[in-house]
Amino acid sequence: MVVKVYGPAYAAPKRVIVCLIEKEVEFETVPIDLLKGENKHPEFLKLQPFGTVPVIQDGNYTLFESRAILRYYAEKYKSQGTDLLGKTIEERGVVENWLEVESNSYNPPVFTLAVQILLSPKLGIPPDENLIKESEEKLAKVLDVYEERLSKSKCHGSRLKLRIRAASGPGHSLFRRPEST
Ligand SMILES: N[C@@H](CCC(=O)N[C@@H](CS)C(=O)NCC(=O)O)C(=O)O
Repeated sequence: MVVKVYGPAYAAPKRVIVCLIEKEVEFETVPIDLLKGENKHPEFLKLQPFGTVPVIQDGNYTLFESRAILRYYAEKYKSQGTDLLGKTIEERGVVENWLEVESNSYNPPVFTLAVQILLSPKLGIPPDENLIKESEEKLAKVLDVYEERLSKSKCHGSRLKLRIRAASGPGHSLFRRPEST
């Protein structure tokens, strides 16, 4: 059964796509154009009542919220592809710890930067420079912690990957402002 991933191949859906690649699960993307508001169409809202991407359909099973989807596939295909969850409950705890950090500390400033730097110009809205500065400062603090912890981590590559994969959502193309490309 080929998994359907609804959404563009960037931002939050990218977390899911990278996870499916790591778990060697066959998938196809169903493009949803956020700029055209396709995520608010009644048909899409039947799959995701909050009108956000990603959503997956795996046969007749439907799931939304990217991190819930990551956890689902990491468990479902535990012994297939890259092990993303660890072998002990303690290792799993560490994975969950850093998934929460990604969700609560890394993603909010990255998401704001993505909106302000990448999306606002496309919509003809002037970016909020104060918000950009504040978000860059918050992000820099998180990245300092990542750097410090990862440089000392004894964690094997695969679990490190789930945490980094989760962090590969909206942030992946952020770090250059369009005017500097
Ligand atoms: N917590 C959700 C967030 C999903 C989300 O905010 N997706 C954005 C794209 S990154 C979206 O669909 N935005 C469209 C909108 O809010 O109208 C998840 O991780 O799946």
